[in-house]
Amino acid sequence: MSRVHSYIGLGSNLDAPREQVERAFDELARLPHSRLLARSPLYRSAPVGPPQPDYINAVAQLETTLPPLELLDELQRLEQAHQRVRREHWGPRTLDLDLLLYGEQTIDHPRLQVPHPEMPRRAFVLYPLADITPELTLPSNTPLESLLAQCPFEGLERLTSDSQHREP
Ligand code: A4P
Ligand code: MG
Repeated sequence: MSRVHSYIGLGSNLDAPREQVERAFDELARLPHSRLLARSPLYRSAPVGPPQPDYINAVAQLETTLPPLELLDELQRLEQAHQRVRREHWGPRTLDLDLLLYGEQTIDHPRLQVPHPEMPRRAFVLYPLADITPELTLPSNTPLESLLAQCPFEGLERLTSDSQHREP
């Protein structure tokens, strides 16, 4: 079975968001047939969508042999374990796990679109991704660097490891 590098976006804005994200990193590290290669720093970010609390966002790099839909199943299982209640689209949540990239693949399936369609416009995804792999190129052959150049660091605050231990 082939090993791929996949990237997962983590987001939380309810019920102690930093702890939700830290816990999710630990849970990703325990996924079957997978190895957590990197955790980005945590960012505080202004909400995109309806008015709601600020988010804590981060990105994980995972090496996995799970096929993409099985990886999505695992991510949704973790979201459920964080007692996520799906209410409104783009609304507040205790944990959101988005599969951003799966190797070089482009996937268009009713349950799964990869690369995640919103990622080119989202500073809270692009900047933590660049912390892990600044040299990354997307399946469309677009360098991450050129997406960053078009996406201002607006509404983002990088949290130091020191401030990660304080509550928002
Ligand atoms: N799905 C399709 N493609 C994917 C993928 N690449 N990764 C499907 C994960 N899931 C994918 O997701 C709905 C369905 O999308 C899933 O069942 C899966 O089969 P959802 O999380 O239940 O629904 P949602 O909340 O309506 O939408 P979505 O797309 O998850 O919202 P986003 O894009 O994740 O946005 N502002 C800040 N600052 N930070 C944030 O993290 N997040 C959101 C949510 C809004 N605003 C934010 C943030
Ligand atoms: Mg989502």
